[in-house]
Amino acid sequence: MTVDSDPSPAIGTLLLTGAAGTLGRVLRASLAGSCARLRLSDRRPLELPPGEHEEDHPCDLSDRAAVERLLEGVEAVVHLGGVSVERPYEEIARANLDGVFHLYEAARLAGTRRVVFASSNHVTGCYPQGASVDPADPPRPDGYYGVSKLFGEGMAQLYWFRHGIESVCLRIGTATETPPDRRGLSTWLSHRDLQALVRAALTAPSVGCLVTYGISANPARWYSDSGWAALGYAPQDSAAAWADEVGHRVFPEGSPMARLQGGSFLDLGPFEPAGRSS
Ligand code: NAI
Ligand code: 15L
Repeated sequence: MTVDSDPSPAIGTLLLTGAAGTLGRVLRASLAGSCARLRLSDRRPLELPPGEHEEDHPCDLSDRAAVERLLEGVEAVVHLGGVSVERPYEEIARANLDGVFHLYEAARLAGTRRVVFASSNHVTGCYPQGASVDPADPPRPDGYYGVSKLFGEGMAQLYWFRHGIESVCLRIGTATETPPDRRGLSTWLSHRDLQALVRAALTAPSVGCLVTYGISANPARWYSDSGWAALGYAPQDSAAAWADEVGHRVFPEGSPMARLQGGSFLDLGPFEPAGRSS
């Protein structure tokens, strides 16, 4: 993979949370050139040991004091860490509600300038497939996970309007190597476009608090491109190239998964505590 390297990066220490996860591994190499030092954090071990300009700083986001230490000296954050699928409420709450509160509060104490927050299309997962959705439209989360991302976007607003920390909230679609199914023809974000979008979210001037959808240039997309021009994001890839290959992969006709934008997440939950029958 080629990595564009800025000879004089504008960011001193950049923190990447969720660095051991799927997208953390995709972004790690591309972020190295955007900063003088890349601090990598996760609660599980990194796949590769830290390189010359990297630091490994393991941390559980549910531990407030540990997150305060994690943010010390950090100028900007790419916040990917947390539960990334629909799960029981208590699990989501620790990582995605407490975790995002700890992160923003520690950022305030550390004087961090900007947070790029990995939000999700599941904030609006209960809109019908085919409907056009814009970040200004009312949220329609499809589960506790979607609600937790909405909470993160709320924290981003609070810490911008009260404390001047800029945020770009990326409602990422389906960030996989190739689109997995027909839904993915609308929601796909290629890894190359993800890297470009995150770089743009880190470097665009004066973003304030911006919410935008993160997808490639998919002709079948449901989400508006609001915010892309402000960031200078111009996607290079399109899911259309996979239409013949995956267009037949659909959810059962008439099911909420086939009807609503959140797809398979509509088949998960609600979760009852173990032992309770209804
Ligand atoms: P992932 O599940 O592979 O990675 C998330 C990472 O967060 C994991 O390495 C996990 O160990 C870490 N983590 C979880 N709880 C933690 C805690 N309490 N403390 C510290 N670390 C914790 O997810 P993926 O696919 O890499 O996604 C990254 C982010 O992007 C997530 O926030 C996800 O919600 C968001 N996103 C991803 C999409 C995708 O298509 N992959 C689509 C929309 C949003
Ligand atoms: C997400 O928010 C999830 O983190 C990811 O695993 C995918 O399922 C994606 O959304 C999606 O909707 O395809």
